[in-house]
Amino acid sequence: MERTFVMFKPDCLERGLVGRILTRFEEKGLRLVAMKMLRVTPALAKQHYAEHVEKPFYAGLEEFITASPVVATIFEGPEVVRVVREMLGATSGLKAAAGTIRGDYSSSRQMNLVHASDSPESAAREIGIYFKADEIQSWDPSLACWYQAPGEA
Ligand code: FUP
Repeated sequence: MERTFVMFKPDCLERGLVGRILTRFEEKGLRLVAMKMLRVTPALAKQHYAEHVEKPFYAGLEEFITASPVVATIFEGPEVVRVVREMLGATSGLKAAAGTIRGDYSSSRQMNLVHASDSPESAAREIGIYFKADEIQSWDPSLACWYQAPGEA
């Protein structure tokens, strides 16, 4: 079972889309194991987007990501890193395929509503930035047996 870090960004909260997008992940059968609302500080933004800090778009990205609260979550499931990235679609909402979350709701590269880890290694790093071990729930939903056959995962 794999975990991924999924963050509903300020545009998602400002537009009131958290519930609608969270529902898509729930309906897919992904397991929510952690969730909290917080404000990303400039220091936290630099830690999260360490690989982008030197890039020309970083100042605008930091201004955006710190502008309003975010909702940070962890989802668990088989191949969940890839599955969530495919549900989000391409980084830019203008390029993302129709039917993906960004393709359906975003027309922007910066305001693309949701962040998700791009590899299991990034997921481990990002989960460590946003969550303490005791904020993550390990649980087995009763209906899990109706989402996958035994031995499939
Ligand atoms: P993603 O992995 O899809 O979140 O995208 P990247 O890691 O490439 O970029 C991180 C964030 O920087 C994206 F959510 C959007 C933002 N970004 C810009 O604002 N401008 C750019 O030119 C590229 C990325």
